[in-house]
Amino acid sequence: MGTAAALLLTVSLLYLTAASVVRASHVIYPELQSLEAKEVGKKLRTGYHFQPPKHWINDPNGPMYYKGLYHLFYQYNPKGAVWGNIIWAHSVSTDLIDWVSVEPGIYPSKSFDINGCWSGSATVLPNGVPVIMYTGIDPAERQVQNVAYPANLSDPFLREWVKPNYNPIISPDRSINASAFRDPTTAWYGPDGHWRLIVGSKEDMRGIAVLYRSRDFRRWVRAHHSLHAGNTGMWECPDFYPVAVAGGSRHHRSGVDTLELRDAAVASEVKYVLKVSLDLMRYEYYTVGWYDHAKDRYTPDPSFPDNDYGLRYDYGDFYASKSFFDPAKKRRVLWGWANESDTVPDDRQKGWAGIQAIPRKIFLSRSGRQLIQWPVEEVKSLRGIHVNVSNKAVKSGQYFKVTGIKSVQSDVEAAFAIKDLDKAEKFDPAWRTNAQGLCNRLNSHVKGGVGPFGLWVLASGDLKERTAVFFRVFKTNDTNYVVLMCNDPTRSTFEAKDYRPTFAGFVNMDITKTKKIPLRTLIDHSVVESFGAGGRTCILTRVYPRIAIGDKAQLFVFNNGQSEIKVTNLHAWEMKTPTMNQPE
Ligand SMILES: *[C@@H]1O[C@H](CO)[C@@H](O)[C@H](O)[C@H]1NC(C)=O
Ligand SMILES: *[C@@H]1O[C@H](CO)[C@@H](O)[C@H](O)[C@H]1NC(C)=O
Ligand SMILES: *[C@@H]1O[C@H](CO)[C@@H](O)[C@H](O)[C@H]1NC(C)=O
Ligand SMILES: *[C@@H]1O[C@H](CO)[C@@H](O)[C@H](O)[C@H]1NC(C)=O
Ligand SMILES: *[C@H]1O[C@@H](CO)[C@H](O)[C@@H](O)[C@@H]1NC(C)=O
Repeated sequence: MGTAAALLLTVSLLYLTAASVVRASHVIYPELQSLEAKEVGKKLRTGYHFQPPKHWINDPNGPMYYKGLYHLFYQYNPKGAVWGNIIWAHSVSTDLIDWVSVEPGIYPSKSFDINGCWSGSATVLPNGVPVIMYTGIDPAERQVQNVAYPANLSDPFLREWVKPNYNPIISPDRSINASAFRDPTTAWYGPDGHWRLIVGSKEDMRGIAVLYRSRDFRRWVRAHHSLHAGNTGMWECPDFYPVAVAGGSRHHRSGVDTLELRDAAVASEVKYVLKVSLDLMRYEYYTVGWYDHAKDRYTPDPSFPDNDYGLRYDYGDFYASKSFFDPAKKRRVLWGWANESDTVPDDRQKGWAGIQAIPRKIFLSRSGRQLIQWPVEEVKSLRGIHVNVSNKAVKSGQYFKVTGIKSVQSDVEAAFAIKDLDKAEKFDPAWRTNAQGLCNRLNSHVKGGVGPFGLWVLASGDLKERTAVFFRVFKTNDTNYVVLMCNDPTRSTFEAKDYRPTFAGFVNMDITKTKKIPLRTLIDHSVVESFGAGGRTCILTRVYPRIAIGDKAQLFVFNNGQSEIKVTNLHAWEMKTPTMNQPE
């Protein structure tokens, strides 16, 4: 870069910093909001993760299944690659893999949403009619909740939505901060025949799930108490839903529709999940607990930390998620947004920003101690050329390359067996609440006892660029071990500007029983989305290699621990590119 260009860039960066303000937690760049992308940068663009042809996206909205089609709406800027001009873009699919864009579902058009159409959810009423409930920004910049109904129920594409004039149906009362009142959930139906839903809010540092009830879906009354609250700042995008427990009449992996809760027999065989997105921390956590229908009280099970070190769906880049019940396959499916980790000038240049993570089936583990997530089975339909490796030992300090496929867009399933568990390093209990800090200190280059071992993905041939997805096992005493799963992108690129934090979570598994850790990683140019131990711990990272792109991206297995490990088997598939939001 010439000096003049460097100076210009510095000046524009300064300008960006000076001009930026924050609105609904998105940094605002007024001068970039409506700058149409001239070209779309293809180099690092994802192949099978959900995204529109160009521009900015954020939260998934109102996912649902209707008349044979999956619907996904999402927060979208039709005019630029930064947050702004937000509407509900709309896509449909028969299989959650191939997507077609249809016309936007919801956009500012009435006084109750004239300054913005923000996130919300869909509820399919017992008579099969889907309703969207979303946050509108009114002329006074207040956040209010509105409904919209399909204009034509015979249209499976649900192209047109009508917003009744009786909106808003929920306005912030005087005790609610009208700038912190958003993201209504899917409604559920209690045994008393009343609907309920929650809206995210805050009071000073207290995050609140404000509860409303309605008889007719039109007149909503605030309950005297909130469904739940916590000292973690603003709660965005709450999600509240039932999950089946093991040993009941339905399989614990099956989904439960919120509508089924009217049925007392169903209600007795489920637990409830409350997930909140922490506006301050920019990550989510969930608890599993008990919900008293009569009192409308949610009580998390004591084993779930109910604070900012609670369990997370994903320990990486995954936010504003929303689940829905899929009646076609009787499962609950989770969508989550992954933003970019590059810079705003990069986004502007490539013309796009943001993707949705691969839709995940989500259910309660057999033990009831956590949720499990797994890419929906349809993802396998994209698998193409395949290679496998079996029973290959990797000694301390060694690594090998997986050859035979182009791994830049791939699906990798591996299992790593540990030879000497005794070599595990001692675990300091103080680390319990800070997996990320631990992984930052003991990253993939720091030699250990058992691990670090795992994959180097999106790696250049000389390994100068590489992103590590790995495990490290510690011992608390002679019989008890702790497994840490990490994602280390610190060497993913040598571009210093990118945001490259290590991400990590503990894996709740008994390593002494199996002495083996399975891993699945979905690689897609600038996304690395990993599912450890069968979906017990998940980490999504965005990375932007400069060399390891296209055919130059390679895949390795490495072991930087003292104990030998064995790749008992590794399968890797090239992934085909589905139809991704080409207009009809
Ligand atoms: C409603 O949708 C159906 C199916 O797409 C279509 O045949 C019909 O013409 C639509 N009705 C109106 C009034 O647009
Ligand atoms: C209301 O929320 C906004 C947005 O977070 C905040 O800036 C403001 O200080 C809050 N007002 C009060 C009275 O707490
Ligand atoms: C693994 O690959 C070998 C060839 O290298 C093949 O013979 C074997 O069937 C494959 N195994 C599986 C499970 O795909
Ligand atoms: C080892 O640690 C676990 C959990 O920290 C504890 O439950 C167990 O009693 C300990 N065992 C021994 C032999 O100290
Ligand atoms: C995604 O981008 C990074 C880098 O700019 C920020 O640090 C994160 O806070 C942001 N995540 C969300 C959920 O907005």
